[in-house]
Amino acid sequence: MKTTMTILSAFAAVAALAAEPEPKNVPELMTTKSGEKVTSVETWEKVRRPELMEIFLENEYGRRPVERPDSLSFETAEPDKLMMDGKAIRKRIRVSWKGPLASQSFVFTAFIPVTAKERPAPGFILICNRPAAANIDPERVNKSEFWPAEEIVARGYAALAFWNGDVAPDDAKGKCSKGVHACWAKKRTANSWGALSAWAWGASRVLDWVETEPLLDAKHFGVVGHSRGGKTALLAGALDTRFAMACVNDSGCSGAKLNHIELPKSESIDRITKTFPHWFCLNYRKFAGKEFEMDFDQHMLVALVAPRAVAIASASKDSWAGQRGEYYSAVFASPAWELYGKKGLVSSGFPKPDEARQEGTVSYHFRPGIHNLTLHDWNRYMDFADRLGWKRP
Ligand code: GTR
Repeated sequence: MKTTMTILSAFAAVAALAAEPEPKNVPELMTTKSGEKVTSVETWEKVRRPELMEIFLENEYGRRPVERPDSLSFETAEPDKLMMDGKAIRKRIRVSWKGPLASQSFVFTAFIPVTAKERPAPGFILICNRPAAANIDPERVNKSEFWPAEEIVARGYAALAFWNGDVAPDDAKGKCSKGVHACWAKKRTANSWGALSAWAWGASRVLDWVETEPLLDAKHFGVVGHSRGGKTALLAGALDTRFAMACVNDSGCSGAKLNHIELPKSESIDRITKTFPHWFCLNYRKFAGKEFEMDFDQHMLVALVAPRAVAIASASKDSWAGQRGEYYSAVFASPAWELYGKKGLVSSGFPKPDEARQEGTVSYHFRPGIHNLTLHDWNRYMDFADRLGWKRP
């Protein structure tokens, strides 16, 4: 009886393994539109990378009317304060700009380790897509693993955060008619920027300030986001080459998740463009139901971060985000790092929950648990930055 059971369960395990979905017909990263194989950094940077960028701007995230506006300015919103038992300097900074149609501003928070006085601190900018008071409280009365500022500072990194809704509202019915969108245009067109691009733009404006702050090492700064924020962090890392790392947490559909893989429990382009039409440009809707016909896919967006670092994460109970799709994007993007003589993702197969693959310049970790951004994830991102030598003299 026991032997029969063992044989049966072994059979079940093999069957389950065999049933694990694999990517199919993934669009070729390293072949240009004209059919040329990309074998040099030069062809990548001059031909293929711009081609891919063009695809994503025109078809998925939309085009921005502006990058850094000439009118951009920073001012101290509140006097600096020593906090966290004297371990961190808190800064509250107001970023302001003026577009042709309207002006806008928002305030973000920075906790900088006091050790930065001896040596500028590397750090992370969180794009917070959850309620600000509970998750990025500048007073630290409310603490949340979503932004474990104390732990980040304790590891020698600066913790910066802003709320995405301060840049553009997360409003499905709003048609991108408010916030930063409204500063430059009255109406959206088929390829004008959606909310993800606007939030990523906000992260770049915070980085603009980081570059002016002597306590911070702007060359070693990561952008972090979870879920819709994870999609945003990936886009920010692809668009703004000043980010040294993009930390892409549980980003799912239209984030890191590859579309060329059958994952029936995960979100589709049809569903995401119906529920969140404001996140993308209107053109993206054309691809609803066409995942396997598309000649581009999200690994190409991941590749746009090369040769800088990217860290992709999934949670074991987050099938909506399509964990294997998130993993395979990292795999299929890796040739971009290899062109630069770096390793992309160093991995031999989909990891078990609680494994992190961080030997290359592409990191993937698989956290046990539900869809969330937790201290576990933050520790993996900081481990990766440590490994890349962000704090080395
Ligand atoms: C879900 C959405 C996902 C993900 C998530 C989130 O409803 O389907 O794409 O972004 O929201 O941001 O929490």
